[in-house]
Order: sequence, then structure tokens, then C-alpha cells
Amino acid sequence: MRILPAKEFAIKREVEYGTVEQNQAVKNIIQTVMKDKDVALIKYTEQFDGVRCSDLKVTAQELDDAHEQVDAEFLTALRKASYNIRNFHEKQKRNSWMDLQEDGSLLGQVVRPLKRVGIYVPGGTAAYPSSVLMNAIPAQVAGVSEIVMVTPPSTNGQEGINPYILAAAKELGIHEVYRVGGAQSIAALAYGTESIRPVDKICGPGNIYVALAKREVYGVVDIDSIAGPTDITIMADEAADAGYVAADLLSQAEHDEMSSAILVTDSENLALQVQNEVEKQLKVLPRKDIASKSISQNSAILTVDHIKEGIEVVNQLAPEHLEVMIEEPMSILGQIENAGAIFLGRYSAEPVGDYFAGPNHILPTNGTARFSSPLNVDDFIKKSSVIYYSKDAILQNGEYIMELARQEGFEGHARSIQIRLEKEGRHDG
Ligand code: HSO
Ligand code: ZN
Repeated sequence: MRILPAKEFAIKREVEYGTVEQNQAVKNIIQTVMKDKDVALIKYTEQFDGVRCSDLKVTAQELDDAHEQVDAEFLTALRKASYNIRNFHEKQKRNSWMDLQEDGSLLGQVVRPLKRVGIYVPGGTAAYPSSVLMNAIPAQVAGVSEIVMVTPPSTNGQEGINPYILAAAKELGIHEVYRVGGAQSIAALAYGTESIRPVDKICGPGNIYVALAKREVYGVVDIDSIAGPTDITIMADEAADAGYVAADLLSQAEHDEMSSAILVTDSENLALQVQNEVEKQLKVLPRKDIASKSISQNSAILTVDHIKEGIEVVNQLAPEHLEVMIEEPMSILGQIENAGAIFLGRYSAEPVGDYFAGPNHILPTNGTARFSSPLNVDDFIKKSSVIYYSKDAILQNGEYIMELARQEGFEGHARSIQIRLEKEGRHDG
């Protein structure tokens, strides 16, 4: 892992927009699903997943079987995590409100959940039960009544789906699961087919085809953000434990060759120790092939003269995950402007947040923490404004409204006010 002064490090932010061919393929798939519906879903599942599905919907029996098949320890851990995630997201709930004005008018906001949400769960080794929890629980807390899951069947010619994913769905009370993935599943969720009714919003990570399809259907339905590769930045001083720092860097490096793991430190000594530790720990990591590519290609140890400079670097990086392992981690919290999740102190290892503590692990990647937030309950609600104007209010303010309307050339708007002023104002002289 290279060590270099932070000043010499150039931030690399690559957003995947796909090739022309990939974009064209996705457009074709979406149009075909709109036209041929279930027939198209079955055809594409055979073509891309190598599975001939007799029924797209996963049966209640399959959900029960998967739930029985997974080990009890997994279910215990899943339940404890779900409990924490639910509690955390409960705190994010917002209430509707009404404000009574002096003139008797009422102004307010009604908060309502989205009705129907689709969650995409990738297949193969990228199928994470933890991500099922992180997507579905905030939606449930928001009050979404229909949560649908789509996931591709396995490529071994069977219709089967990862039992841990199905068990997680069952635990959360998600009964509507379809064995379909890729761009075709996104098209189905957006436009509907004979067996899949359309949703209001699509969430969840997927491959490039899924990401492009989500971009394509945005506007017909809402989507969550399009996730880039995961990243972590650790800010540590001389007092930090080099073994912990290295392990935490590797915990994100093992996700993907494109992941990045950055250490920012004011200690030359810690930089060297972490460099050694990363080498040592990498050798015995099962996913060392992936992690070593991420470490050598997209990661670095950045040295700074003092922690204050380190904070500036962190704010520029706008990391998805930030760990602060300095002596007084709380003391700098107020200065961190851009970070998806902030882990403070030596015991707050990043996987605590990935799986368990309660905050969401679907976080802004690619420096987007500059302007966006972790997935949260607000992503599953919408608001309606409420206006109840009193007679006093319209009489007192009608002139202003007409003034603004006429300036814009909208005489019809002005008259809708005027007709009321003439009728209602008459009695007051
Ligand atoms: N670190 C990932 C989430 C995850 N890790 C799921 C393990 N499973 C993005 O925050
Ligand atoms: Zn992770």
C-alpha cells in the first residue's frame, strides 16, 4: 500500500454510465418487457440466467423451506440486527403538522408513506441478507404497505434462490418475491406485467445493467441513488492500533476490486506500521485476490502535517465511511462536513455499521456525501402541502396575489382571486 503526502493525491471519481451497447441493450430489454410482459421476463431469464422458470413468483412454501434450511445462529443474529435497525429508523419518522395562523388559516404538511416499493437483490455472491434488512426496514418504518422483492434465480439451471435471502425476506414479513433479475426485472417493476404489479419506487444495488435500467425508468417511478464502489477513509493518529486500522481498511477492500481504502494520518510511524499490517493481514484473507487489487490500485496512506489538515482532506474525499481513530474522536465531529457514516473511536469498526448497530449501510458513495444522505425513512415517504385559507386571509392578501399574477400575465389567476374579493369583501365596504 503506497504512502504519499495528501497534497500529492488526486481523487479519482468515476461514475459508470455504461457503454453505448449496454445502454442500447437495456433500452431494448425495457421496451420488450413493456410489450411482451411475462413472456419477455421468462425469455430473458432463460437467456441471461440460464433458468427456465415455470412460475415467476416464489411460493409461500419456498419461503418457509428456506427459513427452515438456514441455521439458527444466523436467524438469531439477523433478528438482533433487525431490532437495532428498526429502532434506529423509528427515530427518523416525521409527523404531519398543521399551523394555525392569526387570521384563522391553517397551513400544514401531510406525510404519507409510498404505497408500493420494489427491492432489487442481486444474485450470486453479491446477495447480502444484510442489504435486504437495510432496504426493507426503513420502508416498513415509513409505513410502506407493499414491499416486493426481485432477485435472479441461480445459474445452475434451478429456479432456486439463495435461502439466506429468502429467510431474511420471510423474517421481515415480505411475501411477494419474484425470481427475476437484471434490467428486465426493473422494467417489470416500473411498468408492470401480468404477474408483477408496478411499484412507486425501486431500491437496491445491482450490476451495470440494473443501474442503467433504474436510470432509464426514473420518472416513471422513483429510484434510490445509484451506488458506486464502496469506500472507507480512516483518520488516525500515533495512538491508534495499526492492526485495527489495517483490518478495517481491508474490510472494505474485500468488497470489490474497485473499492478504495484510505488512511489519513499525521504519524509517519503509524503509516509504516499500517503498511506492514496490511501486507501481513492480506496474506491470510480469503478474499485476498480482490482485496489486494483494491489496495494496490485504489487505496493509499496519506500523510498530513497535523489533524487539522487531515480534516480538510477528509472533507474533500467525502467518504462513504469515515473512521476516526484519534485520541479525542468526539472533539472533531463538528468539523466533519462530508461523510456518509462516521465511526468514532477504536471500538467502532466499520462492520459494526454494515451489519448491526442500526444506522443504514446504504450510504452515499463516490464523494456524493457532499450532497446526499444514508438511505432513511424519508426516502419512503412523500408529503402533501395543505392550505386552508380563511375569509380574513383572502381579503387581506388577495391584492398581493393579484399583483403577482398580473405581472406574470395570468389574468385568469387574478380573476379567481378577484371574484372572491368582490363577493366576500362587499359587506365590509
Ligand atoms: N459495506 C457495504 C455494506 C455491506 N457490507 C454489506 C457487508 N455486507 C456498504 O456500506
Ligand atoms: Zn461492507
